[in-house]
Amino acid sequence: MKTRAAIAWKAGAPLTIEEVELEGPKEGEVLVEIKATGICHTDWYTLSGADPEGIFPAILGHEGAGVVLETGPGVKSLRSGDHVIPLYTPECRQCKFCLSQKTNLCQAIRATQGRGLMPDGTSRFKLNGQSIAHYMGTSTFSNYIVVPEIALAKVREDAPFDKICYIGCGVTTGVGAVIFTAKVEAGANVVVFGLGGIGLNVIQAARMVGADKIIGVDLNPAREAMGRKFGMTHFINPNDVENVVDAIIQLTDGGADYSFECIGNVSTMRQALECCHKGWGQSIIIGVAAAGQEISTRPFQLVTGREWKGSAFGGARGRTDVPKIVDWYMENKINIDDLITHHLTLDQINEGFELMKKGESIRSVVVY
Ligand code: NAD
Ligand code: AHE
Ligand code: ZN
Repeated sequence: MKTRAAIAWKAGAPLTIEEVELEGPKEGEVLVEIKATGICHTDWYTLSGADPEGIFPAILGHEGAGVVLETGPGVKSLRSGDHVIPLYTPECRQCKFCLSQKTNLCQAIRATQGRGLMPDGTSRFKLNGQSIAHYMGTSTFSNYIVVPEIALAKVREDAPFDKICYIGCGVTTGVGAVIFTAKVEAGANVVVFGLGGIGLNVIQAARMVGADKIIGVDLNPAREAMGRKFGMTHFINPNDVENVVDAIIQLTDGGADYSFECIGNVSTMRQALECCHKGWGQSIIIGVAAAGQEISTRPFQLVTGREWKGSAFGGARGRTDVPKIVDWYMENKINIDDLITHHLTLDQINEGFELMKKGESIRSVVVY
């Protein structure tokens, strides 16, 4: 069949909208009509050329929601008409990683996914005879996609696609990092570096679990109002203080119980660790840093009890946890609507990247 899709031809170049050939689902695969997709900073990261796994030409996008149109042979858990969220972190429930119950990083299809291919080692997308790479196993900047069954979370049918697409990455990443990765407890002091599409979800989850001080750090002064709306109690603009780490240590009587880095900058990753409380403070890295970047700190920071952790997709097990997060949204436990600042058509997708780069959007959502 044909599908309209935004193609990333080379690093840094604007996407172009094309009619692409999409091959139907094979064994264990599912054809999905994507109804809406968010634009995440990670899409920009890969488009910029900084991603060591970046492949061109490719169809980016990993924050979608849609409807199952057709299932391939052997698919048991889904049928046509089901509402789904594609998962860049699948959940096969059989691999060593899934069975460990210690991580959400299912590895069943990670190797082919990282090479822009379906699990059988081929792409389902072609344009004028040229193979186009999949991206993060999802490629939600295409109106129709083929995805392995294990990479789809079935969700309730009354949830609006243009909101729950954001649960496909940003919401789950931020909320999950607080609840599943750090397991922040009531009364804890929390610091969030970067108040964008991820950081604001960390803030709302910190409020949800009853954190005490919730301190936001961002260079963009416009982020203060949004942060406060979602539960932030204190705002620090690094341009307004001499030393961010000292300012946080003063505010928190010795340091944060938990900090979250939601920028992807190795300097702020260091600050996020070093602003943690001696003896127990934990810093969770969420931001994705460019190829070749490395983090550093004095090992004494760890010797004296601070912990450095990371979180991918908020530690959420997609098929199990994503439907629950959709329920939280439908029960008004989390606010997604106010974080979606722009709705766009597929033809306007490059504007979505511009809004993000200028700091004018939190999330732009493309509606098909
Ligand atoms: P975003 O662009 O919406 O937000 C980034 C925020 O950081 C902006 O508000 C910006 O003003 C602020 N910022 C930039 N540089 C800063 C600095 N030096 N000091 C303070 N603030 C600064 O991005 P997003 O969509 O929220 O994504 C944030 C990061 O998380 C990206 O690196 C993205 O790739 C990553 N990410 C990781 C996961 C994961 O599973 N680990 C999932 C989604 C996104
Ligand atoms: N290809 C990138 C990987 C970047 C990365 O860490 N991705 C996150 C998701 S970001 C979503 O917005 C992730 O889930 N990582 C785990 C994994 O297996 O990729 C790079 O930098 O190499
Ligand atoms: Zn993302």
